[in-house]
Amino acid sequence: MVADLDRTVSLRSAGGRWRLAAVGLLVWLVAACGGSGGGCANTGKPPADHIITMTMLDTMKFVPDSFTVKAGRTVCVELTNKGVLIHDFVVRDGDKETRVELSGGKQGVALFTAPTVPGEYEFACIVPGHTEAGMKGVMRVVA
Ligand SMILES: [Cu+2]
Repeated sequence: MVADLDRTVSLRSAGGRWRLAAVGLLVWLVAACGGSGGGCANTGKPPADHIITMTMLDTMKFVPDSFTVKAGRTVCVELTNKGVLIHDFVVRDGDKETRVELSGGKQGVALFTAPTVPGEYEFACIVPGHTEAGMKGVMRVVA
């Protein structure tokens, strides 16, 4: 009787340990997903001089719709499409174009070097109709 009781107790504690291990695994999986899910900290390149976090919305908006960077510095825009529609982020510097297209719910990064000429540069979503509906913003480049 006593032996049986002991076995029950030890089984129960073993189960508890298993549950703990499962929770640990889950935490590790979430961390791993965060790491491989992109983000400016995981581009495999040296950290950008400017990191901007931006969301894309089905209300045809970028939030924020403006940001400031220094001329010639590296820029990483961390994008999250919080809508269900496809949106993209396009920024141009002369004939150089950086474009990132994201399906609804997806995240991505736009990595580029800021223009060397200070001024205001428009960025936009060029999915047909979106720029016209106001899905655009301004990148201010300062010396
Ligand atoms: Cu759009």
